[in-house]
Amino acid sequence: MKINRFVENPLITPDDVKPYHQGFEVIGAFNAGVAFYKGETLLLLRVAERPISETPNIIKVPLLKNGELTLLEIERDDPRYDFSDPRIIHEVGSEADFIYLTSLSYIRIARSRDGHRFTIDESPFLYPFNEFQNFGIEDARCTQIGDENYYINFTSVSEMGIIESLVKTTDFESFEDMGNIFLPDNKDILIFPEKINNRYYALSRPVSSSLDRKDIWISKSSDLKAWGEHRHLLNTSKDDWDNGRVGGGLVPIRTEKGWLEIYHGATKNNVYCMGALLLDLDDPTKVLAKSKAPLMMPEMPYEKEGFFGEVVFACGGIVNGDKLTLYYGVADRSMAACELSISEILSQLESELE
Ligand code: MAN
Repeated sequence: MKINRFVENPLITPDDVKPYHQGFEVIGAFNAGVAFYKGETLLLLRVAERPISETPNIIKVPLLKNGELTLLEIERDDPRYDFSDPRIIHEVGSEADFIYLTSLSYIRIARSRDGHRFTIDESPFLYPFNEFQNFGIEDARCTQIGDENYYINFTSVSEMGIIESLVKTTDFESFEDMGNIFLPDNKDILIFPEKINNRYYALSRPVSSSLDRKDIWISKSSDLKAWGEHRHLLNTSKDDWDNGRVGGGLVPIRTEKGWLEIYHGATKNNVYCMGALLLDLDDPTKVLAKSKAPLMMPEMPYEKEGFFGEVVFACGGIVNGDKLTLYYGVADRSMAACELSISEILSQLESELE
């Protein structure tokens, strides 16, 4: 697979983003959803900010309560907590993955005329606005339906769990809240860009903690708010690049061969790669083909090293004829981009079927 990475990579790093909160530092500008609006490429960046701690032994945890930002101080040598994963704070002896996140994320827009040089908005576009978002909002995806309506779904995190929420915008300045669309824990929702047989479809990635499964499911809806008829779509593999988890990446792309879904897979050791999936045009609950080998894996230094290394994670792209420009988060830190040929992806999927 030919992957033309942009020479400017990484395109956006935390150094390019001014902190929104006083006394905080930006540690991530990554995992952006993508939209094309009025001749501009918009990146809906996940900006992660962390309170600066003057005392190295104290870690400050940002939390929202009734819309107010509070900082919880925890001593690094407190034996009740495990700080080994930089993204989270784990409570020793607990079955839960985490008790707190180490940063607060929100969504901020970067805008570009040429798709290469971006200007970042001064303030957030989506900042946590309800109690389901007390730990932050992450990893937006944007589906354009019709000429004017852009639906943005994102992960809302709080002490109640990880859920997905939906808003609608027509101008990328204001939005209409459409509520929470999937129960906890669920993330990586990808809404298809058109109705199929009069129903909307969405991919999702629920977590079954009892069976330790992190697979892709597919659901249907009549109004984008109430989702049902859930079906299992894709397993993790036994011992391959996607044996730890799989989850949708880009809004599915209509091609003559089927719906092309560029998704992520990670190993149990958290190496995140991107792969391709082909779904039936008329019935996307049917998988026609799946990448055996990843399309793309962490190779460049900015993909291998960062806040959380060995991660390429795309949440959006722009299709122009056969060219797919993929905007992808690298190492939970920055944004990069590359170009791929859609027909090449499709022929690789076909050749792997034989
Ligand atoms: C995982 C990681 C983090 C994220 C939490 C909550 O631990 O993806 O980056 O903040 O889940 O979604």
